[in-house]
Parts: sequence; structure tokens; C-alpha cells
Amino acid sequence: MQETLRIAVQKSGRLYEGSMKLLKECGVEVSNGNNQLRVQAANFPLEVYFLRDDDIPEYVQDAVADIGFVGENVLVESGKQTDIVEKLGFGKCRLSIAVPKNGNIADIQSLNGKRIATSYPGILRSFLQQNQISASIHEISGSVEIAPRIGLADAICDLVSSGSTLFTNELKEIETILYSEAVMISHQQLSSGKRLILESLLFRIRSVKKAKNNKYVLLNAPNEKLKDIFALLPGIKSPTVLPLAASGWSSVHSVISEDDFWSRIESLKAAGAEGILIIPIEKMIA
Ligand code: PRT
Ligand code: ZN
Repeated sequence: MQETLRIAVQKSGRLYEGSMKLLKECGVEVSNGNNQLRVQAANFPLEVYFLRDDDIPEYVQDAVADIGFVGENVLVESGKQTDIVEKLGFGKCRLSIAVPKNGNIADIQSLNGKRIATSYPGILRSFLQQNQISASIHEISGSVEIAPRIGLADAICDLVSSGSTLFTNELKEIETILYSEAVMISHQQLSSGKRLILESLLFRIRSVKKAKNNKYVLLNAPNEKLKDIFALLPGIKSPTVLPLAASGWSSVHSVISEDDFWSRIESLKAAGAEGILIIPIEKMIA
């Protein structure tokens, strides 16, 4: 009998949509009707457990689930032993120390003797130790950003993504402790059957991620400009070149990465490319 890989994902919250979307893009069909705790994928040997994110590292460590999608921040804070298999590219945020905008704390050294409110006492404690700062940590589970205003703390250590929560609460970041995104974690000793399923899922995840980081580009150019244009299209073995009906012109097809997308398009235009079309790629198989 074929084995099934058990994956833990967040039941609801900021990582739920990204997790389900990624599975879907990998061709794994999961229906989560009726708010079920466990659902078997229809077309892949995967069983999905819907849990609170804080419980995911422990479940994977203890082999209640084989793998999980969870924020790196939650994993590090939990101190649980699992392997990080892959960064997933969603749920990006940072754990930062922030202080009142108009207060007198300007750098981390000024935190000595101060009170810091956080939901991440473990990560904060080791940061303070490493930097030899002696401050008291007030652990609170939510609405950390209001702590300075109500006199509970002098500073906070909380997750930031857009920065609008800090802005609204008249706080400013003075230090980032951890950059985080959703990661795939795995139990440290999977059976060989489960490892094979994991490899197959991972292959699909990497193909989806690679496709997102690249775009298919089509352009027209006069033949005498092709050499300059090829020089601007690195990273692939060779572009496809087709003659156009208009003599002396060619159509060039290639793949360019998202990283320096706009500057590369501008360079292509400057080099003589015309009629540039950019097309998203759905999957990219290495
Ligand atoms: O119920 P459960 O325990 O599963 O969920 P939860 O309420 O603990 O977590 P949830 O759903 O809020 O967040 C899940 C994960 O999303 C976090 O562990 C992070 O890995 C990731 N993530 C990404 C974030 C943010 N961005 C984020 N901005 N988690 C929380 N925030 C909060 C932050 O705490 C602050 O209150 O959003 C506010 C700041 O956002 P900005 O955009 O105003 O800067
Ligand atoms: Zn949580």
C-alpha cells in the first residue's frame, strides 16, 4: 500500500490562503468544506491537517504530521526540532523592535532598563542576550502595538509587514531581529516512502516558484540589432529566433527573471527591441 504524507497547514489566518493556493498550483486538489480537521487530497498521496499555526512545529517535531507550512518566526520561537526544507515565498514579514516616534529611545543600547512588550519572548530574549542589553520582557499575546500608549511598555517587539500598524500607533522601528516568510518544515526522520512523496511535492513547488520568478518575453527586432539584444537575455541556453514576414526583422522569444525586470526591458528597448510582449509562466520545469 502506498504511504500518505501528512501536512499541517494553518486552519485560518494569514498563511491559510497562500498555503492552499500553493497546493492548488502544484495540482494537489484539497477541499476544505465543513471546516474539517483532516482532509485527504483527491489526486495526490497527501493528507492535510488544519491547525493553529503555533501548534505546527510541535506536531511536525513529534511526527503527528510529517511536514508543515509555517512562518519562520513561529518555528524559531517554538524552539522545536524540525528541518526547514524550502522557503515558500509568501507570508513575508519581519520581527522588529519599535519605539514611540517622539520618545527618547533611538537605538538598541537605550533599551537598557526598559520594558519591552512582545509575543516573541524567546527570540527577543536571545537577541537581548547577544547584544548584552538588560531589559524586561512583557509577554502579551495580541495587540502588542498599543502597549507603549497604555503605559505597559517602553518598546515593542512585533511582526511588521507594510508598517501601517506602527505608523498608526506612532511607533518607529529601530532594529529588525528576524526576516521571516512561510517555510516548509519536515520531521527529521521520514520513512523512505514518505521522503519520495515529499520529493515529488517539492519538485512541483520549485517549478511553481521558478515560474513566478520568471516571465516569458516576446519581441521584434531588426536583424542587425540581434547580437546586442541576445547579450541582454542571459540565463537561458539560447533564445528562440523566428523570421518575421517583414524582411530584415526577427521575433525573439526568451525568459527573463523578475529581479531586474524593468531595467532589462528598458535596456532591450534601447537596444532596438519593439513590440515587446510579456507573458506570465504557469510552471517552469528545470
Ligand atoms: O489562529 P492562529 O494562531 O493560527 O493564527 P495567528 O493569529 O497566530 O497568526 P496570523 O494568522 O495573524 O499570522 C500567521 C503568520 O503570518 C505569522 O506567524 C507570520 O509568519 C505571518 N505574517 C506575515 C504576519 C504578518 N505578515 C503581519 N503583518 N503575522 C502577523 N502580522 C501582524 C503583526 O503582528 C501586526 O499586528 O500584522 C500587524 C502588522 O502588519 P502591518 O502590515 O501593519 O505592518
Ligand atoms: Zn498563532
